[in-house]
Amino acid sequence: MQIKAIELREIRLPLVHFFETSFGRTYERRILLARVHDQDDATGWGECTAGEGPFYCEEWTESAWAVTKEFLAPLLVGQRFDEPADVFALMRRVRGNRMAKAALETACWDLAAKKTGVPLWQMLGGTRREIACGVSIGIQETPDTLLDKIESELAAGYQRIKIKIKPGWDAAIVERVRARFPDIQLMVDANSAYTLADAPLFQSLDRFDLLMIEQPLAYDDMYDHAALQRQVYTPVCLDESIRSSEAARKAFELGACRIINVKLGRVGGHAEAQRVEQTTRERGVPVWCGGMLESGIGRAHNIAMSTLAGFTLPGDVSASARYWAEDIIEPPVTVTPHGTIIVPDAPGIGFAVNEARVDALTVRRENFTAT
Ligand code: OSB
Ligand code: MG
Repeated sequence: MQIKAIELREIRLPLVHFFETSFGRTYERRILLARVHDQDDATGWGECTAGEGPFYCEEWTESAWAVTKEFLAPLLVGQRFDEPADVFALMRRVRGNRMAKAALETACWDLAAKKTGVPLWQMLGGTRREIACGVSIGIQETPDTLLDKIESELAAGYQRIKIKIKPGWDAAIVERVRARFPDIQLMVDANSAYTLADAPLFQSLDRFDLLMIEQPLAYDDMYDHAALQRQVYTPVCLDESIRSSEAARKAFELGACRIINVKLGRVGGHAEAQRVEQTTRERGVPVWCGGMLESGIGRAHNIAMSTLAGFTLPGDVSASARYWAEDIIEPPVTVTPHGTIIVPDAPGIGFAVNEARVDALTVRRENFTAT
């Protein structure tokens, strides 16, 4: 395949409900979408998972736009590739910026799968047709609002509940949730809001039988996570700190975590996500698919990735309607009453992109072609 053109756009998509983490609140997403065209005008779609500010990691919507325009798109247009797994290496000269790279790399996977006429999950080596779903529930205005939300998500069938925590919204909240829902699969995500000095707080959570504690300490740290893991029984799960399969290997060797959350954007696309999955599966460590408040395109890529054998825990991939009044794919992602998503079988990402809706939401657009 030859990459003839890349189309980059920014869409604005308001969330049905604000989403709050320890690093801030989001009301409206600014999402970059990438579409790659090959020599036969076959196309593939990818989504950049960078947020509205450099708060989860260094990347954000504007930095991803700039690095794609100035460096990544020029590196890719005109290039040929045999396998989409080779695309990441074509962008090797640019360091980091994995979310921007992943938008392009995942678009090439969609393109390649569509050209071959196979569903993306199959091309990735997936083994399951139905994936298990959990939800990530942000910090709320009141504890009662949180309890009500958990109740309605459980009623919808979701298999596990993740709540966001931050200093001031942690142990007492977990205690209330546990008291009300003694038997559910429950976990917390701190998004790097604590330091090793907070180890006693995490030890106090051991009695709540949490599935895991996600990214309690610094986003760029492994050493202190290893120290914390030695002091708590609850498994530590790393999110922000795992940017590659090499990072995953080192985290296990250090004892910094016992579970990994894989996000396509954070690791740079499907090929690196496959390597993370392999690294963990070889060691018998479970992984699960995280989320970044994606539109339907990113959601569809997450569903395909979640079919790999190592994804043995429910992920954060949930129904479109939890985020969007109307998604940009058809049909929207829906969840069965037992909290699963049925993996689509159409070629590529398996969902149709509603181009009229994408056009209507687009606030800027740029095309890159080989000169
Ligand atoms: O840490 O997993 C996270 C959203 C934005 C940034 C970071 C995270 C999240 C979520 C939401 O937890 C997951 C989702 O429902 O998309
Ligand atoms: Mg997280």
